[in-house]
Amino acid sequence: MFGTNPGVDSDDTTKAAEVFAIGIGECGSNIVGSYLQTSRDNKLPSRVRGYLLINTDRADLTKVRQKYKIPKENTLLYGASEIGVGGRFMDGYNAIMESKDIIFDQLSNLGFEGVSGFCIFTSLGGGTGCGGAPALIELLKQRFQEEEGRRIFVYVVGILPFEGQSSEALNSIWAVSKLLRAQLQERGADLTILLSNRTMLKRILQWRKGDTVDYLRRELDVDIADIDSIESMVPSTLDEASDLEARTEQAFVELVNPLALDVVEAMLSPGVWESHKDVFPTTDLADYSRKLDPVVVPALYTDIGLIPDAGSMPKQLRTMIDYAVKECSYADVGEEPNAESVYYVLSGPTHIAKAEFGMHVKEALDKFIAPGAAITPCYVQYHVPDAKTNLLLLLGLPKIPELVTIINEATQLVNLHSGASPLKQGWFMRSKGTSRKELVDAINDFRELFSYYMTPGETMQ
Ligand SMILES: Nc1nc2c(ncn2[C@@H]2O[C@H](COP(=O)(O)OP(=O)(O)OP(=O)(O)O)[C@@H](O)[C@H]2O)c(=O)[nH]1
Ligand SMILES: [Mg+2]
Repeated sequence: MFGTNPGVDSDDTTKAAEVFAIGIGECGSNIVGSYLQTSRDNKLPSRVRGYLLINTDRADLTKVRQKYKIPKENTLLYGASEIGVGGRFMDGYNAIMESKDIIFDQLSNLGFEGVSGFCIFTSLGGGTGCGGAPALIELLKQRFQEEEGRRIFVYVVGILPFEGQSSEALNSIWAVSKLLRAQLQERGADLTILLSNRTMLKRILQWRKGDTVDYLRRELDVDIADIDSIESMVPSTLDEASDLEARTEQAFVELVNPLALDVVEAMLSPGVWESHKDVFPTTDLADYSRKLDPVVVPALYTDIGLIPDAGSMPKQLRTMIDYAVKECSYADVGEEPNAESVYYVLSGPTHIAKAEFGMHVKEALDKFIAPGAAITPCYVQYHVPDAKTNLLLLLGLPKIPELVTIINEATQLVNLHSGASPLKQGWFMRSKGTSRKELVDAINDFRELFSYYMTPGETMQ
């Protein structure tokens, strides 16, 4: 059905990792849905065996099915509410746990037995996906690793919120801390790939200025004077829910989703068979987690104008790496990401995507990585002269300055609802389904993990 591999049957390909894609919640479902819509003949790439879109919100699931023409058997409504969990992520977590049997039945009908791994797509700011993804991973790890004794890898593509969504900032911190803590018990994600809506929006605004202004003018039917006025729409409006604000957010996600898809495509690409293409060393989706730290920020620089005959190659490669890190990352990593591991995939025509350049790439990466950080290369050579040159960088545990904003937004919100009165603290249970302590612990995890942003003694009580 899905992922049929045209005419290839060699041992090499049959042994290669196959993954199953799961989109959870509205954002996760949209991303998988739009991927299918843009891919050739609505087919998944050959490494992806199947997919399932799940949600606790009936209306959203129906919408996604219609919008992207998804067959009913590839979707699942679960949980008690049918109207989503409204950001209350603990409900999202519990809904998965309570629906274990129907979820696994449906996955089984779609042929998930025997896959090597799972790719889960979700926003980190909502409730269904943010709470549900860690629960789903626990169940998958339990099923395969503990019950069957077979190692699987689970990747999460998690979307960080736009600016000014403080409630979502708090959810995101909880989710990432949950995923990392679970990993200590072998029940978390092997790789959490962070894409940020605020950064993706910023990139789009930089790269496609005119188009973006036209698009937003049309979609929102408002007069947008210039790019700056768009950026200022983000922080001030999103937490409230007027019609224009809802439409603004919708327009923003439509703008950034293609960017999210590009990075997924680039990560899959080395493992997908194509004629006229060589990959060395052989690289599969499964390899990324073996070589990288558990939290990763990708950067994708496409259609690079490298010309070996036109001047010094080391210099051109340095410019390429500088631009990729500073201008093409999917969450802003600033000027000094200090990454603790790096994976790069350089693809292009044979005279460009070649191992001889590895030394220069390594030198160029030096100022962006921590001393001793491992660098893993992969070259994808196309035997066609006009193939485009692309670079995918995966930065393991980089500094992410925008996390400071996220931590601050979350901290402010926690403080706002803190106080001696139990009535005040009731907010945490009411809107998140959990205790203040669990959220404070998550924030402190973040402060520790990304401690370089914090001044000493900033631990929350
Ligand atoms: N990039 C992107 N972001 C999205 C999309 N849809 C929603 N978001 C973002 O995701 C966050 C909200 O999460 P949702 O995915 O809507 O929430 P959910 O998982 O469905 O959970 P509940 O609605 O609370 O039950 C916000 O930060 C949105 O801006 C999308 O299609 N693409
Ligand atoms: Mg929803």
